[in-house]
Amino acid sequence: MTPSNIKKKICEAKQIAIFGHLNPDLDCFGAMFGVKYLCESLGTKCDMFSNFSDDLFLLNIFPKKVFKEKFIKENYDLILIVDCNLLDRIDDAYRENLKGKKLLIIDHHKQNIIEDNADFYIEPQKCSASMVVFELLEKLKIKLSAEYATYIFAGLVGDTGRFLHTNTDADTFICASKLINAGADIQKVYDVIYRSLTMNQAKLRDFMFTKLQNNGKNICYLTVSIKDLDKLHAKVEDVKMFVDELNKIKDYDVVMIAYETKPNEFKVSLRSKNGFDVFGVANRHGGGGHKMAAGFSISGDKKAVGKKLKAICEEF
Ligand SMILES: [Mn+2]
Repeated sequence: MTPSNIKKKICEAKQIAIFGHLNPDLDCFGAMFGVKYLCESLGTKCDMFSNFSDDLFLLNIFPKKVFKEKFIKENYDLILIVDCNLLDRIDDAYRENLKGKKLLIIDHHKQNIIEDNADFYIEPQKCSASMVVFELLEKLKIKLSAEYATYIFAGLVGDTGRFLHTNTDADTFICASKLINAGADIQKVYDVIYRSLTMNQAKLRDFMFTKLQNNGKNICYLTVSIKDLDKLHAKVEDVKMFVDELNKIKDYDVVMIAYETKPNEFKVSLRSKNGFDVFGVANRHGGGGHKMAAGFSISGDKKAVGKKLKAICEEF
């Protein structure tokens, strides 16, 4: 798809539903809000859908009230998906209802399987889906408002880890600069992400550093159970916050953090540095992501999951 094809598709649609991946992150919401702005600027009605809990920290940046709760598929003649390119990565609550619908996918993840009924606009070299959307708006000569520049900036910061990860390049900074010129409130974004730690979160961070195990070489891992979280008055969202933090330890090239989301169901977040690839391992275990940030799911109790992680260390 070219930008003008996308414009045509959006203009031709009567009503568009916008989705991102399950367990939304900053980039997911940044890109969702960005395409909402795109649709509305082109005069097409749209609604956003995402399944999240009320205490999601993203809601301190992105207004909750713009999300619609109930998805009635007959009301939409085009589905716009951002920051993922597989229906499998969309929340169970919606996935079945999206099958057979006309899809338009805007993303920055590498594609493995091609969805039927879908048009694609994928730029895997871009740091974030938010940046892909920003450049699309720019190519279509749509002027961004300060409010939406802030949302897209948040997406950029999220996926680059505040311009730290190797997906950061000169274009990322050019994009950031343009967003600031468009009025993005960068301090608001930084306040929410980097200056809002609670004491309970600080204690969880302490726990994660203290309990970290390693394979005797360059890989460290940790399992955090629901019981651990309850004891620390912490949430799964809080654990995710510190995965990048653990990747700062110079002794390890790979970090694997498993956290229990439902009884005996764990999500594993992987991060790497020094060029180590975590995508391959995540992919082999049914997950996805990027070379240096990926994830997959695993089931079992804390002990079993810890053993599995130990075994997975050998796969790198
Ligand atoms: Mn992303």
